[in-house]
Amino acid sequence: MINGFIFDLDGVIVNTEEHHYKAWKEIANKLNVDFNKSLNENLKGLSRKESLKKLLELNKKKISENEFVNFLIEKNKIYKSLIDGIDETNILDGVQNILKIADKNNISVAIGSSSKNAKMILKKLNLYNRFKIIIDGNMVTNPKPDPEVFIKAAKLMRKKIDECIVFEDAVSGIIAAERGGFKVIGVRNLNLKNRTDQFINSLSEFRLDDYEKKI
Ligand code: B16
Ligand code: MG
Repeated sequence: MINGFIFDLDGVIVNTEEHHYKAWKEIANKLNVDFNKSLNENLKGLSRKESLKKLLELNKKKISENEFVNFLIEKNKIYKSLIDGIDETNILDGVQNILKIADKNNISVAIGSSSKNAKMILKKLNLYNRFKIIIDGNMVTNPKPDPEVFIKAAKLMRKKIDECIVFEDAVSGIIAAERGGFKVIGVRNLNLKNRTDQFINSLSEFRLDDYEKKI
């Protein structure tokens, strides 16, 4: 029996994974290191700090602590300017529909995101009041792939872990959900197809009846 849906934000609810990519690309150019969509898969879902660490590690590049902090600030500045104009039109396919399914079936909904910008983004999308429980990057000590973000969401929803489905678009998020003992569905990111036995191209493909029959 499913009683809770926990949604990742960037790449599941809203198309801001593209904006993250563009901002990291600008930073990579400034660092004079390689970066492309395929390398970006390693960054998706990681916190800002862990993403920069990963970008440097992939390129075997070392920078000072001071530079590291400044690049983090700059990345967020670029990212925030890129998402300045986002609105409901950036909400991904199937979001409104799956929220209706949740309402109809008395399923609680929560956000479990690594982003420290999550609340601001949800406000821009007019979805902030739709999620009573929002766990973001400011509220966890251990970011994805640690399961803390999802465990906190389930606790606040007062749902058992095995009653919740996590919807994720990043490998780090899939690992986090699995480590936490959650049911998990990969969404949109075709690279997840071989990583999860449950994959949907968009939230609009989700059928609760079919899913419950399978589990
Ligand atoms: P910020 P999610 C994650 O959000 C993104 O996937 C990831 O690319 C980003 O680095 C991370 O948030 C931190 O975001 O810089 O805004 O704090 O996918 O977990 O909703
Ligand atoms: Mg994501």
